[in-house]
Amino acid sequence: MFAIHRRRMWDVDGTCSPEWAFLSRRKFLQAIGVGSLGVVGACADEQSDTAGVSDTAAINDQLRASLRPNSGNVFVKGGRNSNYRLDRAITDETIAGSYNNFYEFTTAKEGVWRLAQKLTTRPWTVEVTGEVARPMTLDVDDIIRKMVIEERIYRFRCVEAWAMAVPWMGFGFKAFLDWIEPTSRAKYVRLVTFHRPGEAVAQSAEGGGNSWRWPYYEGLAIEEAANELTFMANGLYGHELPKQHGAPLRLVVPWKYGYKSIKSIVRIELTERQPATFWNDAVPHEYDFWSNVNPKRPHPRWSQATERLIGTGERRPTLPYNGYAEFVHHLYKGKPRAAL
Ligand SMILES: Nc1nc2c(c(=O)[nH]1)N[C@H]1C(S)=C(S)[C@@H](COP(=O)(O)O)O[C@H]1N2
Ligand SMILES: [Mo]
Repeated sequence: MFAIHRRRMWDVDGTCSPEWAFLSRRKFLQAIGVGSLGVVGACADEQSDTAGVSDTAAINDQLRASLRPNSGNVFVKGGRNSNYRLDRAITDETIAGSYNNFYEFTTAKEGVWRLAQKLTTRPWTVEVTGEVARPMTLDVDDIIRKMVIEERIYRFRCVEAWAMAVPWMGFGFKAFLDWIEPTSRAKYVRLVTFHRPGEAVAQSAEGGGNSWRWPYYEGLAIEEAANELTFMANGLYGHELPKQHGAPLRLVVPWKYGYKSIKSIVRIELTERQPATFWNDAVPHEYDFWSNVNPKRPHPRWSQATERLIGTGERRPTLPYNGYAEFVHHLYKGKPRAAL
């Protein structure tokens, strides 16, 4: 269960991990109770990584508890919107909740859930700024109460070629945009995650945080942000959003690679110019601004022709725009760099 995968999003040349990555992974291994660090050097082979895990039952209890967070706030639930249908089974909740990308905590997917429990998700405010009628700072619970909450089952596709299908709870981002009233100059939406080195170990100097441009930031063209598919999630599997999935509020953009779906948002900014994005700044030739799921355009390190469903390991052909072409292809007419 705790196998550590070596092919990470930043692993440009596929060589040995930098020292900072080792540090944050070591913290993770300490957190899950792996005693013998000798077997997990920075370039350890995958098969040796599970050695020494103690008290699996206790870890499983903690994992299950993390999937039922209780922030002390009213959790708003909504009915399922049946406009969005799946061609596959829903991913097992425990699998989805223990195989995460959340680099603020660790690059080891199986360790995120545990380290992310340190994140304080209430009180939580979201700053709305830039090209909007009334810049303001909103309490996350006021946002959730104001919006119409519903459940949507979406496919989700990471650029690393793994895929899942999960029931998000949340609201369409279009309704939020209508509320905040972008000015006529607003052409893009920029979103930013928290910066808390005291809670997120990989943001701390000790955890290698200086190697990244924290906080994590992403962006969409305003037409993309206003598309009916673009969603803000406050829940998953009928429960409050687990911290490892980006509580208390995270974006879900199902036709783009997963890194566009930014977690734990503290700031939403409307801009005139196309904003820079975390991954494009980190490795420009591997991650572009648009990042639409495209089976015909291989990433330098991952063919995108097929995807692997987490939980079952099944391989399926990748679908253009992750199967959502009918909803979004019109957005990219006359945009050769974004269209498939
Ligand atoms: N703030 C932040 N958001 C993030 C990431 C991250 O590292 N930090 N990882 C992204 C990537 S690469 C993926 S695939 C998804 C994973 O979402 P999940 O863990 O809920 O499946 O979150 C995205 N959002
Ligand atoms: Mo990803």
